[in-house]
Amino acid sequence: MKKFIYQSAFLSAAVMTLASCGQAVPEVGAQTSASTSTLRTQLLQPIDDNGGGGGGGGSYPPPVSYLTIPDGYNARVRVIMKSVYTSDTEDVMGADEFYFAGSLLATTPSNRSKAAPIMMSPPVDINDDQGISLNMVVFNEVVPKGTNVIGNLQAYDEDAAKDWGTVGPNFQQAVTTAANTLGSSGIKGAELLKGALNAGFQVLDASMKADKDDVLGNQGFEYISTNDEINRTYQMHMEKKGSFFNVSKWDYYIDYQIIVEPTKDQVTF
Ligand SMILES: [Ca+2]
Ligand SMILES: [Ca+2]
Ligand SMILES: [Ca+2]
Repeated sequence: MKKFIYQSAFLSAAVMTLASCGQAVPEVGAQTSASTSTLRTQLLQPIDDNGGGGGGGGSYPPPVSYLTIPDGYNARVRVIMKSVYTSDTEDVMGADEFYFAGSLLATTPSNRSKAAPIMMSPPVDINDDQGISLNMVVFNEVVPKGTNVIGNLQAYDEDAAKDWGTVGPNFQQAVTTAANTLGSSGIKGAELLKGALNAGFQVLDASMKADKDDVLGNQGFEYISTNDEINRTYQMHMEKKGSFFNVSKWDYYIDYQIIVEPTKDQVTF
């Protein structure tokens, strides 16, 4: 219930920002770089995403920035997995062992690519009506302005015990190797991401023998263009509905934050 309130407040905030966009943008563009950076500092405050209930009573946080990354600057892109919340776990008895795997893929305007594998392991125990703060940085790169970042994430309830000390690194290695191989043969974008992830998921599957982990869902990240600054929290909702007699049902929310900001730092790939 709380989550739905959050979502509608979030939409209202976005609409309000859009509505005021026409006035705000020209004004900002006319300012000096010093005052722009002050404004940026304000806009880049982490979003307090639904942390303390109450709903904020009318003062919306500024979650969206439409400032353009200035010419001559690179973009620092960070993607942070903020939290996971479940109202209903997959396992009937006791907690789920929650983890996720995936990858983000950056492609520069000159068509260079870099895959960043995502692996949250070992799993964390999570039970009905529980939220867990993750604050896990899964992407932190300096890219040329105009680079796009796409990504995909699959969440699991672990039922097959694994040696995470080897499975985690092997997953990451498989994604990176496949991405490099596919990239060098001219495959790009979504096809490259899919191929790299398949290689990683094969490693994960091979680590499960008799039993298989339950896949809670597979979702794409919000598309990131690095032409504009961004500081915004998004949500993945993964659920399976079932009747009273169908015990295999679940309901999960995964929050993540995307931050894009200008930097003079050198690109990291
Ligand atoms: Ca359930
Ligand atoms: Ca299970
Ligand atoms: Ca389990």
